[in-house]
Amino acid sequence: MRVGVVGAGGMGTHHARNLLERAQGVRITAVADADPGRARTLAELCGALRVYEDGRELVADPHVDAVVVASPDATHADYVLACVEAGKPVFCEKPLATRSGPARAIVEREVALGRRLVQVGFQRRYDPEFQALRRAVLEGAVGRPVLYRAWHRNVRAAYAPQSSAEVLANAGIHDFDELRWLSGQEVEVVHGVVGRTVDPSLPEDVFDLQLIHLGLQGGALALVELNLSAAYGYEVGVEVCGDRGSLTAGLPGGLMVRAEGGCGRRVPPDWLHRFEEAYAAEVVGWVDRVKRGDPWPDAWDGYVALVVAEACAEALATGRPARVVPEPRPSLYAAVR
Ligand code: ISE
Repeated sequence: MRVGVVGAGGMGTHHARNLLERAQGVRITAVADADPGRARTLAELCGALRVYEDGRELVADPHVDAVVVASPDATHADYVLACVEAGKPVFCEKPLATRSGPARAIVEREVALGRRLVQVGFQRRYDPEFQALRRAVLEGAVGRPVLYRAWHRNVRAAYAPQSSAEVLANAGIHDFDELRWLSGQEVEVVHGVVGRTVDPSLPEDVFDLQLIHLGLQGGALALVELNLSAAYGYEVGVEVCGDRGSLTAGLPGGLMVRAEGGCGRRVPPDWLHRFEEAYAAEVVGWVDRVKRGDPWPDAWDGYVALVVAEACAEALATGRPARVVPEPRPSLYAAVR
């Protein structure tokens, strides 16, 4: 499979390396980046001969069979739509778009074509520990799940967010997808969101700490702590409380370290370390899934997570609950799995 990479920054480079080192039968033939120097550097690393400034030219290149989109968030939807129009499978870093409207347009295009071409980079679904937790929940280990308590703490944001809504669409989006995937249920209502600014360099109406209360179909509740300014390290975890027990994933594990007058486990510095295996598994999985025409998670998952992010932004802005209006899922897409 000849892959083109749009976006030669941190994630584009990470995915390209994983493809080269871990996937079978893949060549990277083209790289595009608005910064030509950066594009050339990644192209040299990958042995790609074709270099573009405009991702749309890469998508149109006949030497490219499938595309990885890892450019800035605001550009994702256009490149993904171009791939779908060209009939080329695409792996898109999350979020699928910055607003639900353009994500919906991608879904509609796929429905019109009758093909699922888009996979979205919700890497937590490929994390072995989260997968083990989900299996245990499905096997009934905790009885009927009634509460999901999730935390998502970053040392600092990967970018300087311009608004609280952006924090939700860029970072919270993982948590919304995780809840859908773990519970098999859609979010029905955002009961409330409160926030505050922790990082003093952010404008005071940009909340890098948000507490989000959600209600899922079937009645379970969820509490998400979204925190982009946790100075000590990167942590993502969830406790699933059922009526007969609870399961937790994401606690610091590995070696016990006694040093510097303390004793404990190491906390990873960032998502690349914490989700190293998951990032590799998702792109290797993508290559196999392209062959089977079965991307996972797909454009519908990318769209629905954005709808939830927008309902959270509304609840935060109004101080009132926001309903997530249920939408019929096109038959092209399977129920959340
Ligand atoms: C970043 O882009 C990621 O995808 C990380 O997984 C997430 O934890 C972080 O909040 C995002 O900014």
